[in-house]
Amino acid sequence: MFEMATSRRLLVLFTAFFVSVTVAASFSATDSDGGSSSDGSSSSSDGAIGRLGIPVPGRRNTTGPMITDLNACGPSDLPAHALPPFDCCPPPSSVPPINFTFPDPSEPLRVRRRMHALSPELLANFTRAVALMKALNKSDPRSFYQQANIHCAYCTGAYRQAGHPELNIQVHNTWFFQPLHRAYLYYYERILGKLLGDPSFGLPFWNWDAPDGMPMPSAFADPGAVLFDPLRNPAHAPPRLLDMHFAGADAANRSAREQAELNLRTMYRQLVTNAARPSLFHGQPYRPGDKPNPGAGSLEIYPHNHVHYWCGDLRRKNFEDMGVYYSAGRDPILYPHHSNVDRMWEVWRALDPDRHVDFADPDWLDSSFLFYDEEARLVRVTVRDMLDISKLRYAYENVHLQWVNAKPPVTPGLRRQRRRRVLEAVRFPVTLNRRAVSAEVARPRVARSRLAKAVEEEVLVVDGIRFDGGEVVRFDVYINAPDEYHRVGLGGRELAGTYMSLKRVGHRGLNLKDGFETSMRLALNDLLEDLDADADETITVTMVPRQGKVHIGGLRIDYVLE
Ligand SMILES: [Cu+2]
Repeated sequence: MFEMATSRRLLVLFTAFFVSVTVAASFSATDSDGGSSSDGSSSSSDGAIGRLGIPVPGRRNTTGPMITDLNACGPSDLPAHALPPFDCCPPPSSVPPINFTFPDPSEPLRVRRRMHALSPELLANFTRAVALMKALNKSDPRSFYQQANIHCAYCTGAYRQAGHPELNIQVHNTWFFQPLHRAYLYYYERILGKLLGDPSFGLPFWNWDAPDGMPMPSAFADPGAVLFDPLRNPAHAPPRLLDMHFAGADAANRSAREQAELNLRTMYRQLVTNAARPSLFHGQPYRPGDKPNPGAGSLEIYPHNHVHYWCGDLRRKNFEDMGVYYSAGRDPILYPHHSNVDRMWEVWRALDPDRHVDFADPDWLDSSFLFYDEEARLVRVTVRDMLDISKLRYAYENVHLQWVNAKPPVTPGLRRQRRRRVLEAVRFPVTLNRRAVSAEVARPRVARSRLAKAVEEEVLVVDGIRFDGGEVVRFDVYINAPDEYHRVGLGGRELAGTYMSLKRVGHRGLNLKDGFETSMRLALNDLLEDLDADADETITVTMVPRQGKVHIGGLRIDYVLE
């Protein structure tokens, strides 16, 4: 319908920046460290412009696909107190990689089914396959040991960027999150099928988006079983339900029913509201020469990250295995978890076929990654290869999506309250540490027409999110609820989104004092209509720290045209 949707480069209109930034003065602060510090370092809003392809004077405007080279794999960025093995590069290949080819269309379709509802036969099959994989020699690229290392290599910066040896490749917090993990699971599944001698073997998915699938599937929780991992949070064995906002402690007095409802609303927020456009779902562009972590897509931030954290063992320094990327692949539950993440990509596209489309940018499509296939051959896989699962010969069992109807309700009695507040101006960057910070953010355009909204999504950009990477961080972002965000909680419409990061230690080649830096985007078109705030010239944004200490570089409104 709109030609712009097929433009080769994301076009984002940067029409204006916030005009006034204020911090709410009346939050009862329990420490003097948080709030409105200004250390004078500038945020990265110009960097975001550069990443999105609009030339910025004095900055290299990067272009081209990201190419992975086996010879450019080296030490990864492991956190302190990491558990061995420390080297996660794949075994060398005596021959150059072959290019990916699609499986024969006559191959049986591999159906990926709900883990918690597998028949006893299929469950036994799956368990046996993982046991066979674990029994392979560690030097075999198809062994469980090497499969676990793949996640470590791509997700902990073991590969250097071709042409930019000072920079590593980190697929999280970028537009490669979905395709990289899809290729990873594609081969993981085919290797398991090969070991079983079953070409129709499908990798089950952990159906955490449906109430009956929210507990950890019981097959993983049986100590001594092949799917068990001792490095997990023992409090999160079934029947406890996944908490999609887990922040290091289990919510007291929350019934299973309430938890399920909160999770369904979280799914709506991240897969419907905040995933309105391709880059909002997939993540921000990432090209050779770019610093890592331009910005994660909605699903990656949560529930994906929270599922990792919720599974990890809090008694371990880095919440191994699942709670930190370098070791996540050592827990067999990573794969059904990511099978559901991958399924959500298909679900997202089907929810709105006009706007929920994949990037057409050749820099994305032609980027490539290396995997060993089920015959132990090294294969170069491009993002373009990973877009059509019917060509990849797998499919997902159809499951009712209860969360599509779980839009969070507006909290009554909050509107206009912010108008009566006395706000004290401060400058970004601000430090979030224990107390909430509110800022008034100007909206360049108000009450746009339906057509204008169909063309452009209004997006709140939380930019220059910085932290030292040595701790888990989380903060919540509320719209127009500066005083009573407690009342909104995690289930109200005023909660626009949550930022959460697992421990992210080490950025080789980058100046470590910069720590970890990224950004987050929250979609506003529908949200502001629901809050009856679409005609307002400003919104009040309240950032509430929940865990760790974070610097925020700035807030602004963008209009995303994709
Ligand atoms: Cu993951």
